[in-house]
Amino acid sequence: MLLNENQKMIRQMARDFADSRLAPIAQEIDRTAKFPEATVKEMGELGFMGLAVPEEYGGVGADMTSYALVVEEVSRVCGSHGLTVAAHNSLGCWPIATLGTEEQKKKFLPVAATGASLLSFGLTESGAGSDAGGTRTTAVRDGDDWVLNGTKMWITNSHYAGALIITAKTDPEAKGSHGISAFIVPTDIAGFTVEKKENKLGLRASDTAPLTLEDVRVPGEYLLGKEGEGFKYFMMTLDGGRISIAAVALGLAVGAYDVARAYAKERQQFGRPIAKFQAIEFMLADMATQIQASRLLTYEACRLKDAGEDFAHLAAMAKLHASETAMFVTDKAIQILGGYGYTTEYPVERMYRDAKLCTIGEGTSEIQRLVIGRRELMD
Ligand code: COS
Repeated sequence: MLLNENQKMIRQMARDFADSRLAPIAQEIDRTAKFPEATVKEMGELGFMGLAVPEEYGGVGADMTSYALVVEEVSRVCGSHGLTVAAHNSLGCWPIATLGTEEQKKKFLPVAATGASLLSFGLTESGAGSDAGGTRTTAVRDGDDWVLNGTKMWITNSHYAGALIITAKTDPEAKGSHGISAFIVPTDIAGFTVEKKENKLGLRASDTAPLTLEDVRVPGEYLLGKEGEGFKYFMMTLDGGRISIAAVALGLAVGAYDVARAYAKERQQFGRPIAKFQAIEFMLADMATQIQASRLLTYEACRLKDAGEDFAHLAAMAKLHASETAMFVTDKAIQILGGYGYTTEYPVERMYRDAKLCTIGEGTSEIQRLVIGRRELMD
């Protein structure tokens, strides 16, 4: 893939950081499920937490390709760090940078860009997952304020967030996805609680928790964009978020492939390296081919987004392909490593567990097929 000098430089920076700072801790934070505050702070110092924040608000203002390169390189070594960067930038910073007022940007973006406190995204509820329009959280106008009540689930980075963007129904009469608005909710506000962190299969160090909003009173100026347009804003946000998850999945696939390839060249059975057996060679060939296809889709989606073109269709394809590829490649990597691959001595079992989330979060593989299929059948 052709990259410009800036993109090559940022990729190298992310690669060096991941290899030197994340590789030594990735297994341990998976075991303890401890959010890596110190290395997230370091990622803030390197600018990774401000990639989606324009320079005038203290960020890097990176193009989408540079951003995806960072997410890929970080995820290649540690999926939990990769998801932390991805959710903060694409789900937290991007909507405020794109839809926010000047006051909202000045208030929330500079601190978020440093990574000192994160931004988070609250869409999902127990009854509103794939059917994102099923939001039951409500926001009722009271004078100049809005009063929010409801619960949210599976919210990434929420214990470390300074503010979240929350969807709530503002017009109870409106049907389906209509009558939903988006609000910026500071996390230190009365009535707002982040519940206990979830104990997950993978991405265990990444922070995921439910939220409760009980008579949370936010000032009118914290409405994001126009009243009633929240569903569309969240769909637009998820279009970009799907590129992020594709980049996380791509990184996990590359990480597992690298381990499997090195192992296959070293491991001797029947008097020769197992890579010399066509059964293994063909597995590596299939893994490399799928990875390359995912990479081309992901970076083409980035290119379209950067060019200001409609990229939703390609983002869904990239996410679908890369997450299914991550499952395929991490599974094959374990197979190549055999018994070793099944233990925590090697990182491939962690990557296999981490990859599963990519087929679920920010729209399941089935939802991606639905988005792609609808577009394919459009006249
Ligand atoms: N960008 C902008 N607007 C969009 C959009 C997009 N990507 N997708 C849909 N919209 C708009 C539509 O144009 C439509 O507008 P009008 O009402 O003005 O016509 C409105 O939003 C409703 O769209 P639609 O009828 O397609 O909504 P559905 O309820 O059928 O839902 C899916 C569509 C299933 C694609 C959507 O709910 C979805 O993506 N669900 C998955 C959600 C998800 O990823 N959850 C995980 C979150 S983890 S952070």
